[in-house]
Amino acid sequence: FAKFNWEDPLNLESQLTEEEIAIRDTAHEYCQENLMPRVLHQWRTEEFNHDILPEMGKLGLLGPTIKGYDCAGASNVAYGLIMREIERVDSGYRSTASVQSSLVMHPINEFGTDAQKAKYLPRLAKGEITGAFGLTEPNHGSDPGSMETTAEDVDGGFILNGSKTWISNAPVADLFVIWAKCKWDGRIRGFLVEKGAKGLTAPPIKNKLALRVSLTGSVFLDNVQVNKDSLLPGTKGLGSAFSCLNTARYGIAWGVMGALEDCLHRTREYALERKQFNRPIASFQLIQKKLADAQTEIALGLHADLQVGRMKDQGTLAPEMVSMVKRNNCGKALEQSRILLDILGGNACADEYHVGRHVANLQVTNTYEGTNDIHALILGKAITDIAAFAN
Ligand code: TGC
Ligand code: FAD
Repeated sequence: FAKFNWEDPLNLESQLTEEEIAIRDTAHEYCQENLMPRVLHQWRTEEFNHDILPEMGKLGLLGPTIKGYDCAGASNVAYGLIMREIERVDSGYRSTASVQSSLVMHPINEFGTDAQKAKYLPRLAKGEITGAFGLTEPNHGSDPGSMETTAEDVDGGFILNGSKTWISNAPVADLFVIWAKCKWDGRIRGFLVEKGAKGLTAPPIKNKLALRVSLTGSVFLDNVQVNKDSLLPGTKGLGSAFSCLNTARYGIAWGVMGALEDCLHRTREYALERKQFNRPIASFQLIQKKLADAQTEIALGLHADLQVGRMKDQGTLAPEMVSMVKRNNCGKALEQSRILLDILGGNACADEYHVGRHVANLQVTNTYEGTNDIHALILGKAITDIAAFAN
């Protein structure tokens, strides 16, 4: 028999290409050497670090699947591996990066004109400018199709009115992808709005209980006038917004496994060192069961991610596959990290032990980009052909 490797039980490594391993290793080294030492300060203060996106950009970690425009042109599996390494440190850092890559660069690349791509993609790839994605509104989260934000066709451009909430990166964003219902035909389209546009404000939402290292804000659009060339012309309805979510949700499904892996490594080490009843607590069966359950969910989750990533690369992906891995991995990561936290006893309360921070973050990852229950309903619709969420 082969020797069992508890850190990679089903040998994920053997399924990766040399290029994917090299990209993963670059991301791992960067995250451990540059993000890990900063995370506690940022968590405690909610200060945003403006160096991080440019640093990631320099290493080719932003928009890595895009071909051209100074992007790496790597596989979707490589993208997932990057998300896993970033979230191993903190979900907030992954949020900052995945909004930039999947929710801003992706729609520009997919639905933008050549001029829009040339203007924005290289700067987003280098992290010189920061992007945000405004879909959710105060009255419409799970049901963005009912959004109230509107776009009106006027001489020389469009006028946008409405408000968005819980928007990652918004307070520091230079460029916003705003989804609005077009008054002329009732369809939802994406618009590129630059910071500084008259009538646009993006105040931060402070004192969050999670995702404290990434900034989140509201976006208010009060008669914001934009030029004709701000429309992403390839966007043709809500499905265009969802196609960006497919990519971001896929990355989150990898990312949360990184966060859970960090919880497993830390609690395993703690359990081996901490003694009670004259024995390491790792020797108790109840502790070993917690470690085994988490390890199993990580291995299964990562292999499901790998399969979905390969299908995305081959062009054989169905969005429901993404719902399955996003839902299952986020749900399992939240459940298992919460159970692992018990291993730390009273020290679970101390942020230096990091696991409690992951647990708080994983509550949000289980909510944004479609709640766990919404993804169950997407799968339920695919199974029964009946939409439980239909109006
Ligand atoms: P429904 O009628 O089902 O669909 C409307 C149109 O969209 C098409 N479509 C998709 N296209 C591509 N990919 C998908 N996954 C798609 N899902 C649906 C669909 O075919 C249809 O096209 P057409 O041509 O017929 O018009 O839409 P619905 O309004 O009934 O929606 C149902 C539901 C629940 C599935 C959907 O609204 C949903 O997914 N809700 C969750 C909302 C959500 O995920 N919001 C995320 C906001 S962004 C965010 O959270 C960023 S956090 C990032 C970070 O910080 O990391
Ligand atoms: P609601 O839709 O009000 O849901 C409340 C509860 O009702 C949930 O449990 C939900 O599952 C349940 N529910 C709703 N409908 C149904 C149904 N039909 N059947 C059964 N149960 C249902 N959005 C963006 O657009 N861009 C971003 O960058 C972004 N970043 C975020 C960052 C953070 C830190 C957070 C917390 C959120 C972010 N979001 C962002 C918003 C996020 O996508 C929404 O919070 C999420 O989609 C849920 O919407 P909601 O909060 O309005 O909850």
